[in-house]
Amino acid sequence: MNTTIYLFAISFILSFNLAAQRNIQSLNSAWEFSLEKNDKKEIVNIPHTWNAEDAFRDGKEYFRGKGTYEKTLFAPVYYKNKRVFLKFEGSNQITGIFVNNEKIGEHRGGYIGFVFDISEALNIGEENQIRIEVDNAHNTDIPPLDADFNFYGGIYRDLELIVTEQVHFELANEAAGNILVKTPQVSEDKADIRIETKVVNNSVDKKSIEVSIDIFDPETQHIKKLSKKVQMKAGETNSVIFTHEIKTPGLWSPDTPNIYRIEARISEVNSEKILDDLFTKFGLRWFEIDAEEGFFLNGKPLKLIGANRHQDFKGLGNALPNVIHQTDYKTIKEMGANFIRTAHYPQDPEVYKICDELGLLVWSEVPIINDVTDTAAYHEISLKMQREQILQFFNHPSIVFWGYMNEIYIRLVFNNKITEAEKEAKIKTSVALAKKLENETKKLDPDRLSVMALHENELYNTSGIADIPDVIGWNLYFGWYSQGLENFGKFLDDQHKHYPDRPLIISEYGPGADIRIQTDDPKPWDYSEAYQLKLHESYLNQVLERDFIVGMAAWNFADFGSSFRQDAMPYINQKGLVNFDRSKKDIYYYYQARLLKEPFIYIEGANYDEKFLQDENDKVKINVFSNAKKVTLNVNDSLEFYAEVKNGLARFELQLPEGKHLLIAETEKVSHSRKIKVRYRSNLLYEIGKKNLLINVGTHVNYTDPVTKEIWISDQEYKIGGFGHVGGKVFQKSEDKFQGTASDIQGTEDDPLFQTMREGIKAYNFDVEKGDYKISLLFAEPDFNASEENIYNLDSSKNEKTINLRSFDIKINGKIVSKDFNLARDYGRIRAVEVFYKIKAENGITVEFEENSGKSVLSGIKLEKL
Ligand code: GCB
Repeated sequence: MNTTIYLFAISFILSFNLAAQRNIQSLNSAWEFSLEKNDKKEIVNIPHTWNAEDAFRDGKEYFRGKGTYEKTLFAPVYYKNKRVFLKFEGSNQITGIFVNNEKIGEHRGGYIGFVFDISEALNIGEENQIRIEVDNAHNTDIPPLDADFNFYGGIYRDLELIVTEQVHFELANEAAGNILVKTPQVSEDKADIRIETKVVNNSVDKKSIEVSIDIFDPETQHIKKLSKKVQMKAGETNSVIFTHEIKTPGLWSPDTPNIYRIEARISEVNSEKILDDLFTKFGLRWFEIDAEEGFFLNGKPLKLIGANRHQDFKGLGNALPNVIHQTDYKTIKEMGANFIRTAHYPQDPEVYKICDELGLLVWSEVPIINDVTDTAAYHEISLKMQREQILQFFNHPSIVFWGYMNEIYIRLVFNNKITEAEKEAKIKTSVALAKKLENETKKLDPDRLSVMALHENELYNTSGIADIPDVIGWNLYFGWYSQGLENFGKFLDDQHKHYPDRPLIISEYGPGADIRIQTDDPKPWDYSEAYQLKLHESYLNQVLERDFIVGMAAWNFADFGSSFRQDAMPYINQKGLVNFDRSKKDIYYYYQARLLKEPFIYIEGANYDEKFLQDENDKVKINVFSNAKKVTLNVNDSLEFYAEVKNGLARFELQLPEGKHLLIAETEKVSHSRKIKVRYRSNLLYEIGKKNLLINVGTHVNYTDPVTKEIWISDQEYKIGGFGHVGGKVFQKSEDKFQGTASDIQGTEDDPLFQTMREGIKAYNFDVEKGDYKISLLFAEPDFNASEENIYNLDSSKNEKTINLRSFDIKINGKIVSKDFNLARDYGRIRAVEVFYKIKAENGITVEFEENSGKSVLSGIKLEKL
């Protein structure tokens, strides 16, 4: 070694010793991974889950079991006489840690951080074998037992290796090493703060140490130094607590997300040597809640409006890089929201950090969902989860609610096999657990509000569980699982009347929406963007009319994976304001128009630019979202229209000729443009030859195939000279909700096209001119043995229909083209079937369906000229 390098190395070691004593590094890269179900080993990086694909391929059968992560860790000599920890931010759901085959410990629960001290098991100066076994199998003692989201297995958040001196701030505890900054009293004049640290002396000697705290204001100015000398016996852990008063604090709020910083340090008395250091951030604000007037932040009323958010993403499962957590919450903030619920579990530490920085108020909850187990183990782990979330995220000013329990009675309400006695026992254990959770929550944090989310059922009131937390959240799906948008407000008024002292918040609401599905005539369960707009507009209005409602959180910010769901996209809950890949649905822009303060304008229809009108007498509906009072709509630089904005919407109805049109919507401050294309249905038959005619049979919605870009237009009844169906009715799997069947249609990505159909159809006619044609017919056998009802569907009327083997003959222009056409027999149930026929037509086309047994069905029809 030459002298310069040698001197450099010495000075590096010295400075390393004097300064940053705590060494934190990620341990994410290159783990050898295998699943117990096969011997295949692969090298993976953390964040990692093994269910990113199979949860969307195998549905409920996605793999739930054990995955093993292994790597060697060389322990350099400088680890000697140090403490070495593994810090997990989250791993689902039982995590066992082994070092050189020795079991260090196990953590249960998949949504929170934990730390293990591995020092004693390490061989210094050697390679050590680290093995981490993670198991996401169903476990009746660990919440969540059941929920409408995927329980992706794996080490799906960052993993850190932390090296400290023998004297250090406690790390391996429920707080995962967090020191607590409490702010029991905050006003405009002053804030009392209390900093609680725990110091551990792992050495074999007694120690004289000094713990010091430096406080920095939001402008990063040092405002206070506090310090205490402590004598520590060998092996001892001491609490070291500081208090301080900050005068005229810089308050934290959504508009002024002021953040203070604390640096905590342990040093040897009478020595420069720093033994450990860490920092944390906090904010100063106060809040109250009132059952009549809602929420107040820093003395001012604030209606909480925002969304719930799940932590998964298309293609990644729950193993997200931090940047996606950050951009999600930025997107929520940019929507104009001030509130989020981290439904249904604590999220990545990055989430709370970004919410502090952006100024989003947070409801964070533990995943006790749908059902409970009446065992001491289940109760204890539920309480532990609540302690872990509170202690780990205590310092975040964004958090105002600690939640526990979501729709805890939903399973028992929908379980028709359960006896009355079992029901009573479930209720009893749920109430008992809720009381314990409430006490635990208040014991650790008396200054925040406790909250619980309920589904639309009186049992929460009659059982008394709704009286336990400070605030009640209602998950309400009027206009979706139960009927009538207006029943939403009625329900709220009724609850408020009966429980006038109970603050109420809307913790969930929203319909499924798929950007491939469009209509001007929206209906519940059609999955159209238009129905999503209709429901959200109505709910926003009904909440804003009621001061007593604390706030509302849309379900959900983004579409998310749910293995038992069969919506328009199988295995995805599509109630997002944005898609699973975070591309935006139009409803996102509607919220901007309702919530943003800065001037905003947006012409609806990002996924709906081709408009099919009846004829020249029909009108194109154009919605413009804006927060201005009125909007001007300029068409093709030649026509100008005006409309008043009501509830964030300016509605235009325009008579436009066929062809392309340029729309420019303007207010005094902002403008937005969009090109649309108008086509008349009355002309579609004449255009065959240039353009194929595609019809989405059995529904009022248009469907755009995202791959071919073809639009399957909504169905219509046949009239002479035109095209359309004769006879039959829209197929409904369940009387009042579904059109079609909500199923994963095999063999296609275009599920909605095949889910809707016309049953008992007699014929489909096209009054086309003479020529050679190709007619494609689309079918799916909709009857199947549904293994499970969707429990979120609040109507208990069951579909009693027996499964019949339907058979029909298909005739084209009087000639049988398929005899005894039997979908179930020849293709299987719930499978996309497409058959095309090439025919010569002399005088129009009639496709007839003659039933042999059961009813005929047709999902789609496409006509091409050859
Ligand atoms: C609920 C649940 C939520 C579901 C949602 C839905 O009430 O709390 O977890 O995802 O309904 O979409 O059905």
